[in-house]
Amino acid sequence: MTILKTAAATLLATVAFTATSFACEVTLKSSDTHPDGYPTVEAVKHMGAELEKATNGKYCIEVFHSAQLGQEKDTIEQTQFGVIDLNRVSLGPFNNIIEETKIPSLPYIFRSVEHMHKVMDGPVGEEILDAFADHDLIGLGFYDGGSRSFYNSQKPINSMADLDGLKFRVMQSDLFVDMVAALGANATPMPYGEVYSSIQTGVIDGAENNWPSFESSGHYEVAGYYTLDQHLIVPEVLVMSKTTWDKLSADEQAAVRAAAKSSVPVMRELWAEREKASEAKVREAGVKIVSDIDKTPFIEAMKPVYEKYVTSDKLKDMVARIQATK
Ligand code: GTR
Repeated sequence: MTILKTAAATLLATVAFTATSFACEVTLKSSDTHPDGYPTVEAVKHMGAELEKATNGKYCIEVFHSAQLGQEKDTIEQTQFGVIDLNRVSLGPFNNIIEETKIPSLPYIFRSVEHMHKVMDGPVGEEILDAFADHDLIGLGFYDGGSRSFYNSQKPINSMADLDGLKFRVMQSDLFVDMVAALGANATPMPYGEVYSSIQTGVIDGAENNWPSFESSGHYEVAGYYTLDQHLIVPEVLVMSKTTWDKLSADEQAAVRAAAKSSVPVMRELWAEREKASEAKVREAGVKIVSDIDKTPFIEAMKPVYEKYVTSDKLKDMVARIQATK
């Protein structure tokens, strides 16, 4: 019965989708590593509905969720080449390509999610979005990525010393490799999709992420210790391929920007709900959570990372403006 119901639901969904895609002249392909229902996926669907309305059905968006189009680093390249039209990604995998993206990816640069919103919604955020244009991409807006903390399969982390010698997966960014090294642990950059089995087989001891990703990826099933050191509040970004963008009229480009913008508050609301739901699920599963960790030594340990990555006057100025944002 359940199977039948599922089959019927799939069929209905297919029919509904086919109807939509037939009605549209152009269906834009959008990539996301997260599963269907995840806030980022739903926000891009919202954008698609807005775009369809604004262009009288000329443009639709189909979200290829669950990494159907590949892992983030590869999908970024495909978006630059114009094979993928839109991509929702963390700023992390851009760090090695677009220097401005390193700044909001610095550990403890934001004091809170509210601080991050204020900065990314303001001139610094605009400058970072503009920087994508030199890399065959159009930055359309920022989404939330919560705050990222360490989890592992071995032991509770109650202080920085407990990280010593553990091996953590990080996103494919040199900055994050150095961040983990500065804390006394070892970092292995690897695609998100390989983390579950790598923890399970002991290739790594753990990784770091926010509540919704820790939960939806199932990593909490293999990593039973989560310490809320909140070292990163990395925003996520929605980008369009410049190849796709150049095919649009000025009015259509404006419609894309407006539709993307309208999806930001939707995403933030969904995110707040999902964070709570994911936390509840992870706690219920019996994961041991350390939430009273002293972050001061973590923050101090990041000085060499700032020295290594905040090199030009332009980047120094950006950091100063972020720190001055109240
Ligand atoms: C998630 C983020 C993804 C991806 C993933 C990762 O929080 O939403 O875009 O970057 O982390 O760790 O690879």
